[in-house]
Amino acid sequence: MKFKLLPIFAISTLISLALLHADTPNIVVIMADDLGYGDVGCYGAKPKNLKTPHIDQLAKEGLRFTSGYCSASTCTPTRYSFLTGNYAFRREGTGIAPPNGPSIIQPGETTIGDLLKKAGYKTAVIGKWHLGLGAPGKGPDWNGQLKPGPREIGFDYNFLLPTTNDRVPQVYVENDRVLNLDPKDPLWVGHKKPTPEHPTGISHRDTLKMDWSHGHNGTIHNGISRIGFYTGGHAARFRDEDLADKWVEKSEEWIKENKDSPFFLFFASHDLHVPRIPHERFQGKSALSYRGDAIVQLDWCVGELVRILKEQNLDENTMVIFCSDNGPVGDDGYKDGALEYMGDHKSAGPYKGGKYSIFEGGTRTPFITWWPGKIKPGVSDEIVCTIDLATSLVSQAGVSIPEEAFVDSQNIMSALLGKNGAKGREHLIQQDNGGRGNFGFRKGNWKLLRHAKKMARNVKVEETLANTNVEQLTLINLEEDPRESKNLAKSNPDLVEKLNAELQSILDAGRSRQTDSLSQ
Ligand code: NG6
Ligand code: CA
Repeated sequence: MKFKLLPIFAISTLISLALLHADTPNIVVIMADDLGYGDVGCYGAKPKNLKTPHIDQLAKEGLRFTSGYCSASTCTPTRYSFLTGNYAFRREGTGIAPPNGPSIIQPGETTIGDLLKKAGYKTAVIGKWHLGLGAPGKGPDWNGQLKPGPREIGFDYNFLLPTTNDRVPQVYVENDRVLNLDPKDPLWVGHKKPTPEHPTGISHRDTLKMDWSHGHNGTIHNGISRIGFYTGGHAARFRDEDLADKWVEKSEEWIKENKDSPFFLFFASHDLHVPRIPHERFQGKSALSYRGDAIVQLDWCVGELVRILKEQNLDENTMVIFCSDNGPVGDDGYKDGALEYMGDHKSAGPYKGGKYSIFEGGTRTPFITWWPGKIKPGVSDEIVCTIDLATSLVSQAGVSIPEEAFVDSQNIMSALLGKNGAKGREHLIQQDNGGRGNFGFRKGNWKLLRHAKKMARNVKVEETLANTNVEQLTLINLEEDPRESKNLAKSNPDLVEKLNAELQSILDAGRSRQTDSLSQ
């Protein structure tokens, strides 16, 4: 017996030694959906338009970044990069995932969850997933086990909206099963109408409680037509109005169950993605119609998470990171009043463009770190990005990162903690959805925009989604021209060439993380 116990003892001693200098606070990453730079009070939203007291309080007690980014201007690539630490443009198939898409991250690819688990963390993702489920070439088996899924790539527990709230099916997934699925009423999901008489947003448009403006005319659920088609699974279907409550309820349960070990919770809110259908108690709570009301609901969620941490006496040992998956959009496919009620609200703050674009508004988003007692409250102008959370948080936990993993994720932990003189990123590549042609390359206060075609999408968030003509190469001085309106390319050809060459070399090199980042 003794002989068998010894190695275990030795291993655990080694692990404790390795983790001796590690800091393993609980980590809660709250990722909003389609939240723009100017959408919350502490980033300039006016109280007459909407109030976000809880997010503002988080910023007041924590560190508010003015150059906080997500890595892409749509959801799937940002989430892929957050979990893997790799720029999404390096990998095919990381664009907006369809309803029946397989798991984009397959077992074996190192994720932030995998490595935090090595440091003894319990890990969970609660909320929007949108990174596919199931094997390549197969996709999700909605009536069976949805594997591989989050549990195979680093999360002990998951409670999910599998794709987006506007993509079928409107069901919860808990671990690897559709919750409350009645086997007698199997779920079918497809991209074609299952029968000619299947009711859709086209055939039954006059019955809808929220009309669509583009796309979103497939199967109707809860009076709203969606992207794609499905039948069955009636007992499993959710009400859009209840999603936020559900994420909070499940988070509270999970935090209480796991509070005795360090935990990592990825709280992936669906707010304010379309269809924006906040709970009845939030409807009308902003002057901006449902788009603003959904932000108020998101703000409530943030308040609830902080309440839970405080009630469990976990606040002083928990680092919260608040961020978004891409910039704002007004009309994203439903007639929900977002444009009509925008008034003087600037959802991208002082920036140009939004979701789908490589202008600042597409990826520069609210970014707040909070850790009472550890992070000195303030404002930071350092460049930080959601892609860096993988290397930063894993390094803090004392776990070494394999060279081939997290290839673009920098250790900017000191900047996230607001340490004196700490630097964020030197440069950042901003991508849109596809990531194979349009890139923003920010270096210091210079930015090069490279559009593959002379077209950019969603340049004016306050108007209907449209393409706008642009120059293929644009050079911007962000300090003098945060709105990206003056192209300095013609007068600075050498700088354009230099930045373009540097961007190209990062694209070609296949990685941008220095392997000594652990020693920073
Ligand atoms: C687009 C949808 C949009 C939204 C987006 C993904 C249409 C016309 N537009 O294709 O509504 O779902 O995909 O958003 O269908 S994201 O935030 O998840 O990336
Ligand atoms: Ca999004």
